Amino acid sequence: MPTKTIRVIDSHTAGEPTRVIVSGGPDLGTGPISERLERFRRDFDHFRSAVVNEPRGSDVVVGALLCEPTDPTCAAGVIFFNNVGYLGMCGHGTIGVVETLHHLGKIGKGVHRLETPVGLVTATLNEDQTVTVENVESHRTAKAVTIQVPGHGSVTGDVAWGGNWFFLVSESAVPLKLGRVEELTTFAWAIRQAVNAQGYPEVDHVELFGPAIEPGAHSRNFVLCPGRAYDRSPCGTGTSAKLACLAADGKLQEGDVWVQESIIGSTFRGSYRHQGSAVIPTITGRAYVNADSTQILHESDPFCWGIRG
Ligand code: PYC
Repeated sequence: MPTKTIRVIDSHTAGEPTRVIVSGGPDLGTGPISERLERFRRDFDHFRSAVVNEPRGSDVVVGALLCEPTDPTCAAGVIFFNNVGYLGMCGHGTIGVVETLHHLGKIGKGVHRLETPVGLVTATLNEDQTVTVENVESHRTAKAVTIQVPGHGSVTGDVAWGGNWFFLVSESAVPLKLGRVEELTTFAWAIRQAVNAQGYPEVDHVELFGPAIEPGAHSRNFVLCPGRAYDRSPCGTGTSAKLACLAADGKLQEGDVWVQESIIGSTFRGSYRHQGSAVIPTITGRAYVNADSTQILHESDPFCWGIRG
């Protein structure tokens, strides 16, 4: 039986894993990264599942396929994916990709541009090894939407884009404690179902907020991802959506720093600049490479392409 190998590099950003496919991934041809994502989804979805799902991965792992950029001045093109599908952008994943490219000796300190399916992002590898991501334009589309969530009553939140679509609830009815992730997951999933049943089909992530615990942080969050795994990091695109809401409400001024803490206590520093009625968010965090390995895909393995629902 033929055996295929894929080289992957694993890292985590503020606790959230990223698995970068360095070689052996599907050939998606040329053209815009958004078109290559559609080819990935249509013709190679089994690769996505093989790389991040059990038995090689878990629901938490976010994958990143490196592609040749269409613009040669960019360091790379990148397509992010998870246990159930594909992401427009991924903030923690971008920080992981930059750390991985540095680990491989492909980039040095300084400013790099990356193509994603939802637009160009700029990532600066700083002297202290943190990475600052200037994300895609972010904005709020709906403020204070009240929905009825079966079993939980009425919940009010904002709908905003930060590279993915979020429903942001300012004061979580369930306390944001690591020991309560089961309850938080059930609550956030019920919110997602309710929002998407009421005319907001685009919402893929739910973000619950509460008071910060860590010194210097402004807020703590719990972010539920589309595959029902929660983000261990403060979520780069979720923090971008939050910054768009804070800007729209006049609660954070351009250039001021917002420290967002995750459910595990890790932090991202965020700020924004205005771009018309939207904002360009900037997120800073740190990733650590923790594995450089070869995945073996044996066709006779009944779970070669991952355990899929
Ligand atoms: O950091 O943007 C992010 C992200 C999205 C899903 C998981 N992490």
